[in-house]
Amino acid sequence: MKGTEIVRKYAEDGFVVIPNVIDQDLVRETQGHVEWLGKKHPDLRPESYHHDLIVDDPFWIRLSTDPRLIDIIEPFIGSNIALFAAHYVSKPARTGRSVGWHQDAASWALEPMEVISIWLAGDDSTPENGCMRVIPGTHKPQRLFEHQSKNNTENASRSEFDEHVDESKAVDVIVPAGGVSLLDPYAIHGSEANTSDKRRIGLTLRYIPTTTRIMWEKFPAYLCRGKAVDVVNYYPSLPKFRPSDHYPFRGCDRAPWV
Ligand SMILES: O=C(O)CCC(=O)C(=O)O
Repeated sequence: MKGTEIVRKYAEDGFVVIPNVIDQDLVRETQGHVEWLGKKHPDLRPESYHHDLIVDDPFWIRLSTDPRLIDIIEPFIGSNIALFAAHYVSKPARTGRSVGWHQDAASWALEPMEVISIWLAGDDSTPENGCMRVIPGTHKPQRLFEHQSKNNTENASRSEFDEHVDESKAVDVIVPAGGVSLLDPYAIHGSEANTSDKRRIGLTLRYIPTTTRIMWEKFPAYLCRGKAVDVVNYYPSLPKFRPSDHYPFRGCDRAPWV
């Protein structure tokens, strides 16, 4: 799909799929990273490897700032780009949790709400293993529905709603490993549990223009391209790779990695 077609589909539906973005060696490294995180954090559910873990994780920063991903989003938010959040939603075979219907913008303190998500497939993501589902067109007009906080054991989402969802209009967002989908912050989406025999790794990545202000104090952002704007947002220094503490990957000792 050409760049203009990607922009057009995203504007129309609130999401778009782009296959074959990262190479299969990097896909395998991503899968290894999730397995390594599982050993490092046996207390966490694999649907919940959140942004707080990225601060001391060179591979995570390397993957999130890959130029192939940044090239995709530049036409949407310009050339001064920061990563504002990242979260693995890895659904294990048979026991992977669902994600309730929600709009991402409801969870974020951003001013303005100028942000775009990439969902990177670390495994083939299909209806059988709980791929994302989106209700096309729900990003227009931009408005937020009231979400309820959730904290139950069957569902991986923290906040969700049932009203306003006409599930008959939902479409499966099928993404082969190494491909991505782009998602508008107002688009209504969720996903089913994984009851299949195949794991499903997804990595959600949220990118902002560096002029967008993160309203949570000292929330770590990472400059991916271009320039940061003075006093807007907090950019911690990158961790130095330490073999005893970090996941090893190709080029890990050659920061800034990409
Ligand atoms: O990975 C999933 O199943 C859901 C992801 C999601 O809700 C998101 O990217 O906001």
